Amino acid sequence: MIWNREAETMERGARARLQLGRLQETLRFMVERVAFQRERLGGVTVKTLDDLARLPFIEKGDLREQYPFGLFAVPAAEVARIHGSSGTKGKPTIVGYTAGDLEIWREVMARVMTAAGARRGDMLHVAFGYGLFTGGLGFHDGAERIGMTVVPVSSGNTARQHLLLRDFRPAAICGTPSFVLHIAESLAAEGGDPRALGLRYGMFGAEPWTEGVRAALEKTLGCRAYDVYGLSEIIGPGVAGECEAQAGLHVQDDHFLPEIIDPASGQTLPPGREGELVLTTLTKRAMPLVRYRTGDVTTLLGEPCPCGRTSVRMARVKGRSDDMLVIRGVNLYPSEVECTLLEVAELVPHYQLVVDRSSTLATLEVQVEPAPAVVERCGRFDAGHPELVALGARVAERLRKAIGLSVRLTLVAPRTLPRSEGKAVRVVERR
Ligand code: DLL
Repeated sequence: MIWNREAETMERGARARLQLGRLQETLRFMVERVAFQRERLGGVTVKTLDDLARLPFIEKGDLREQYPFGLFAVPAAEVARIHGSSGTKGKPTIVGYTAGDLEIWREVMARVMTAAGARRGDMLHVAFGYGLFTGGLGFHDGAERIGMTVVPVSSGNTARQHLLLRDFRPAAICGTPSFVLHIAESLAAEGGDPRALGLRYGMFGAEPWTEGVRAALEKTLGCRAYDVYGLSEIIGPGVAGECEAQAGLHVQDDHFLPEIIDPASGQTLPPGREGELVLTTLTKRAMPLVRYRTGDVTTLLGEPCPCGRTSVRMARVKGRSDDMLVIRGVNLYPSEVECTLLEVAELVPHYQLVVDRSSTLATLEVQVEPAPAVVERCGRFDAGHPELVALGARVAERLRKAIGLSVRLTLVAPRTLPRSEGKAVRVVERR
């Protein structure tokens, strides 16, 4: 089912004309109303979509400098809601929405969730956090728009998640993939059966995850797992999402125009090339952004999708360009380690990368937990048990082949690595 057939299956030429008109209007509106944008963009004209590549980028640092409301393009009284990023580095990044922007958000969420199988009357368990973070309220509002029954549980309190999932038997769940895996795993550890919850589909995002985690989620919960992408600066979740083909995320490109650039040179790259995603809002009013550098590494896919939607698609986000590790000259994303670890059936999808830069040559330690069945075979967890030693050596060798780097592989006792309730922390730096 397609939520908005007219918008989502629009012929590509018509879509491009719509995008251009909306881009010109966004520029006019922004330059007229935001001093910072007037200084950068006053006098520029855009006649074709290709002209976009000549405009300057805007970056997270600009948002921090303009904290809190310097980039708002409407009077305070017209701002209906404020959201923001978690702000691990001091002040959060603040974004605003007019009532119209919130309508657009509900619309794109309804599209993305419908593409993942959401239907009127389905019950949705929301395990994303509520608050300044856009995950909880974004899915909440989209679900209401569709006419779903929303259970706003928020993140955390695993025991309560179990209780409500068991008693309410929702059709769907949404949350970060790492937290929902933790919900399932802790339920199983208590003797429960996550598959018996009867979930039909899950919508996951807010952090990078791989096909291996998808397989783990689908197997453990017995449901289908769909990827949803977004960021607060642009709107929150709903910028893009997978359809039933699970072959790339449909970008809602009548509202958000994507480009891929080479992060080093800033040059625009053609479809099919991997690089940094840059997004332009085409319809937002409270805080429009043109050429926002997301820092997220992905690829745009131009080919048509069997589902009939005509939007451009993006590949799963591999990670943020600033999450890339450089270890002894090898460039590495945590998701690449994850891919390899999850191919090994004797491991569970919880891991942490410890980077030690205290000596001249940085080293990487990969900490991962063995599956409960392996530990049972050994009697109890003992890192020196021959089966675990052999497993560790096998995984280290696999990693060396896959990523071209010798790592120290440490098997740690089950359920000892930190579990996050929101975005998982995969990398720990030791200096
Ligand atoms: O994480 C919005 C969101 C909520 C998306 C719920 C999906 C589901 P921020 O807190 O502003 O917003 O963080 C945005 O998270 O730039 C990516 O680096 C990362 N991210 C979000 N979704 C995905 C995804 C929300 N599906 C930042 N895959 C983005 C990989 C993702 N990374």
